[in-house]
Amino acid sequence: MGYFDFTDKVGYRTGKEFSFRYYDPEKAVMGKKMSEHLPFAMAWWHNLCANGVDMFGVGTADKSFGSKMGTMEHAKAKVDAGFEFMEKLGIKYFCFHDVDLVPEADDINETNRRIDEISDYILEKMRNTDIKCLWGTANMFGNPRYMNGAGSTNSADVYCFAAAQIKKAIDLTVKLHGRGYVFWGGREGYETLLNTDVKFEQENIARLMHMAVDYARKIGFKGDFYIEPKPKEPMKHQYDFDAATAIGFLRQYGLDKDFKLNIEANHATLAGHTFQHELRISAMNGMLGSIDANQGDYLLGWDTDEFPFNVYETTMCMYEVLKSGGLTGGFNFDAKNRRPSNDMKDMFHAYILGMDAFALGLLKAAKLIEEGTLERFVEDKYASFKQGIGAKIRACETDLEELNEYACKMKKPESPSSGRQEYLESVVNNVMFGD
Ligand code: XLS
Ligand code: NI
Ligand code: NI
Repeated sequence: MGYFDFTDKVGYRTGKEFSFRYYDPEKAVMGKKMSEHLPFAMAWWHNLCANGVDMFGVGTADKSFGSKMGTMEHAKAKVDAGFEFMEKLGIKYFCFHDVDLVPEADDINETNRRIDEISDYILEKMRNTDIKCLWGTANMFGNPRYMNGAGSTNSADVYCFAAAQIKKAIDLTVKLHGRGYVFWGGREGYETLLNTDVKFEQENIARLMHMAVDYARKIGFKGDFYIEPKPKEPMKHQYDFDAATAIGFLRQYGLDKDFKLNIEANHATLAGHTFQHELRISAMNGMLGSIDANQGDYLLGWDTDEFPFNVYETTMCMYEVLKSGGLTGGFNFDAKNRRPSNDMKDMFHAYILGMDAFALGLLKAAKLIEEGTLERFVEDKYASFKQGIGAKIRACETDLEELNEYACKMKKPESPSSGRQEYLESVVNNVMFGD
């Protein structure tokens, strides 16, 4: 008896109640299998823990998996349910916070013992499947001790607790052969500048990250560290505001060799950017590592963590990913069912929606690239820098005086060529919807 007996393994266009319409793991796209382009991951916290609780009401979904909540028996039931879920969907990776796996105890030594026990159990499960860990992280935002931050806290004792949690979460990630380790700074920010020394806090965060890298490399971790930018929520302002800010921070503190970014679609929206913008900024700086695959609501100002549905967005995401040569990380569904979608079938509907939305996005992005209009257009747009004075500018072979002389001789430049936005949008629509 499993937890999801209403379906067997979800296949491609099987005609059954649960089947993929676009995600065909074996299908070749631009020389790679779809499953290689799209290393999907299950987020332990949303899928196995979140029960629909919100600011105004208690949970609507039962995530007890037949056992008493808050016990190790429940923790193991979640492992069983999670592996059954991933196997049925053909998902090869999972992501977790330390306290998604086990209930936190009052004494950190007991929490660590529980982590050892559950990770032995997970390892055992992994041995019988081809499921792996994408990334791990420590939850340094939920417990009241982190009310003033973790790396940015004013309490040296709390800082040590954060360090201890990170150490254990790195041990755990290495034990489960994780590809990466994430820092999402939910409490690393401020509510008011009146009580905050921003420089002091940022220096301390950087110090903690350096210590984490040193420790992880010492125990043989070869993967990437990731910062996951988010501008706000829960704090009014968070230091890892967006990709550009996080990259600046990493470079300022000499962390850019070990870190890349984990870009979450909904966090981009909160920062006032498109998902594509955040991906582009990361990729052009060589820092696109992994993706938290979800979507936000343009009418709401918070992290709704919806399952990806908007195929324009998944298409433009895959366009950026394909052009950057693919991810070293993966696509983690940091997404949850809507509160009224509260039964076990909804968990499958949600993942099928997300996986199909990305598969379709991949197909459309590949078509955009093969068709080539966008790339050719951008190439031509900057043609004036290919010869003459433009080429000299690009080659750093000129100076302000020469450019002044050139301009004065011209008297007045011609209008630059049209941006052709509406035409290019039609090109995209033609690829999206065909003839
Ligand atoms: C919250 C974040 C969080 C990270 C992992 O908004 O998305 O879930 O992905 O700590
Ligand atoms: Ni996230
Ligand atoms: Ni988020």
